[in-house]
Amino acid sequence: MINKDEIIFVAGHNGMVGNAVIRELNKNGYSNILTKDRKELDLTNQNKVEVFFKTAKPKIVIDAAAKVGGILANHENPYDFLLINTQIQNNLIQSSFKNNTETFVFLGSSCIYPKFSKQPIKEEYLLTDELEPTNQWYALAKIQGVKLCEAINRQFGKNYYSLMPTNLYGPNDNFDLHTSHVIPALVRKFHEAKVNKSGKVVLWGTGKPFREFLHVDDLASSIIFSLENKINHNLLNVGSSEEITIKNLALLISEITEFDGEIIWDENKPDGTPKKLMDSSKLFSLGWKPKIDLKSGLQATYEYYKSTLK
Ligand code: GFB
Repeated sequence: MINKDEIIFVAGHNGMVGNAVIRELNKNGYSNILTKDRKELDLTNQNKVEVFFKTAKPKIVIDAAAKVGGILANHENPYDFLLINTQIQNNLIQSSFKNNTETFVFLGSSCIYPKFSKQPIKEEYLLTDELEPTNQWYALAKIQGVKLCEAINRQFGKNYYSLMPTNLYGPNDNFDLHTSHVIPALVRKFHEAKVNKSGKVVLWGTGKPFREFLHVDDLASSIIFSLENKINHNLLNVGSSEEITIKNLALLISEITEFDGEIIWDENKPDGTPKKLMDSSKLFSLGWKPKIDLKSGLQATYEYYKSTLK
């Protein structure tokens, strides 16, 4: 059983994932949580990260710090997504190792798997084929992190492991229309079209791709589950096992936001991977399951979005 007074460093606590992890740790009685915001600690700076770790000596590190974005942000900023993500994760993993952190939880996303992977995607399909071009830079960085944790385990017998969530959504998401993921973008587009009575929204791509979604609170609960149970895996998928087309997602969000105008598809924008449904049966068989269904998660996300407008 894990000691709830153990020092836990949550890197990236201001982001959507980090925020949810902190809420879940608090809910479960963890009392020694360390955080540092960007002004206090630049995670891309190895010296500063090392100085922090030397003093703080966290026993557990949860790495929720990353440069993330939707399909267009990934496509337009390849250098940033590859460099910043490798810098942050390498600094954290290296300093954790040097300063005797016992457990390191590394996070990424389902885009680490091949573009045309066999479905549902099992952990062992990693590196079996080509990546999706729009997000290969982010994916490569994350694959390097998965492999670095695996290398530490193999060489030094550590407990550094990776959890790969499917597409996430929830409170504290990025609602910027250019850089966000599909759910926050659609919530905002439909809400604004309703309020402005414009009668139409323009969405990206064909609407044909399938995506699997997971509420960020479910990811947070899976992270705490992995800390409290011996999981003995280098890499575990964390998904809902349910997929939906972008077209049907749009219909669902239009219903929730009460938008009844026209949906126009801008096919000059990329579709990305046609399908990325993960096989999360390894984690499910250990005893963890998601609790938030897509419809209630989207309703809560819409309420959250409206609360940010006040
Ligand atoms: O969520 P999203 O940006 O990322 O897009 P990915 C998912 C799908 O929604 C794509 C379509 O087929 C988009 O073309 N879509 C429709 C929209 N309308 C919109 C819109 O207004 N905004 C956005 N953003 N999409 C990301 C990766 O891929 O998934 C990241 O780029 C990461 O690296 C993340 O892995 C989880 O699912 O295509």
